[in-house]
Amino acid sequence: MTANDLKTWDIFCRVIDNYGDIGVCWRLARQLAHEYPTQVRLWVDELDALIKIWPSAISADQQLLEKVEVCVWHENFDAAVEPADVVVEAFACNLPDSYLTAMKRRAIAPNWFNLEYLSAEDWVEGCHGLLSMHPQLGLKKMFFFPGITTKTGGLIKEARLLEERDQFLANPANRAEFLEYLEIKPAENQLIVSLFGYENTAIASLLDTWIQSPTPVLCLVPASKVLPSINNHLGKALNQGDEHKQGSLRLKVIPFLTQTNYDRLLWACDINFIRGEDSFVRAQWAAKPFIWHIYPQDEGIHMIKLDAFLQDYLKGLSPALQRSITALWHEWNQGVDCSNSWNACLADRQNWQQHGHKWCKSLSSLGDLVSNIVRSCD
Ligand code: TRH
Repeated sequence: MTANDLKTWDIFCRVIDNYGDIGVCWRLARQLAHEYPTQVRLWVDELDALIKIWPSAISADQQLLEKVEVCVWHENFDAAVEPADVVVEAFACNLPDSYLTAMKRRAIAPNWFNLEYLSAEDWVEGCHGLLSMHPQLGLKKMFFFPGITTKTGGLIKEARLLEERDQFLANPANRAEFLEYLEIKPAENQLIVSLFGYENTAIASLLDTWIQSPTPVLCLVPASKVLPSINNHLGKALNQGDEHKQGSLRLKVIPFLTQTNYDRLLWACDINFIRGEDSFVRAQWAAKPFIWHIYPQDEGIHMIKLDAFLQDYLKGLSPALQRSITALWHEWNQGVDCSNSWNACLADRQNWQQHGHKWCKSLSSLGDLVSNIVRSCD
């Protein structure tokens, strides 16, 4: 099967927590539906998670949104559902039994992928593309790993994403207009930072540093899990729309944006704090300096994943900046004082910024996840 005769796709998504599972699946579904000759169905067990990242008046069991048929995945899955030509099981979410049986009944077995979580660890290259056989049904499933090398599945990147980013940044009026839409008028020479993260005690040191900063700092916080940590340190009860001014810091809590507007936010800011998986990828396409709050896992194994990424990402930077970024990322993830590493990174911001462009360019030369998955279909 080639990209031209691909027809139907079913993407299955279980929302475990947060917005990364649906964030990735929704992006995948939208790109397939917009850029390839496909009919895409997205099965999701929590419609509310989708509405959070794509505000819309959807509530039915089945509806068309952005050319994607969005269906609620109920526990008692309708046995009459005909499987698609290509089936994506996101993050080992376990397909319904009746659906698996129906896959087996098809004259031509569907291309079946398990879309895995993103990791820059070395073992990923050896596992990407491996097949496993369903023990009872004999159906083949391919393990598809996103990644940052040519021997992996790559990262999701829409065909026109970088062009749209460059158009947005080419005219400063776009940034001003976008910030105005968020009811923000930045002052001159203000450092604009977006802050999306999990609960984090390290925020105390960062807020204090910003309050005393010689450069004014405008911090935009999409209402999320990091907000209670901010409130706790400031002794406030800030909510969406609220603003806090103290010393050099102006902090504003902004609403959760659509995925498209969230990209614009990342483009509009000078430095982005991001988290999890999908915002982490979008920050790389934004090509700005970023600080990753990785999804915490048991026994600290997420730090191995973080260091695996840093090992690649830092190549080409001066040893001093490599050390500062590593310290900042580690301290941020360990919830400890990060004021010195923040100041050190900021002092070398221009080099960090230039590096972001180089990194984005080299990632972009590797292709993208959706074209890779389409190419992996027989
Ligand atoms: O929400 P997350 O913490 O998701 C996590 C991770 O994916 C993690 O690996 C996974 O195991 C766990 O979920 C279950 O962070 P992430 O991945 O960045 O997803 C957030 C999504 O929300 C992403 O698609 C961007 C989107 N978003 C918006 O659309 N608007 C916003 O204003 C913001 C802040 C985010």
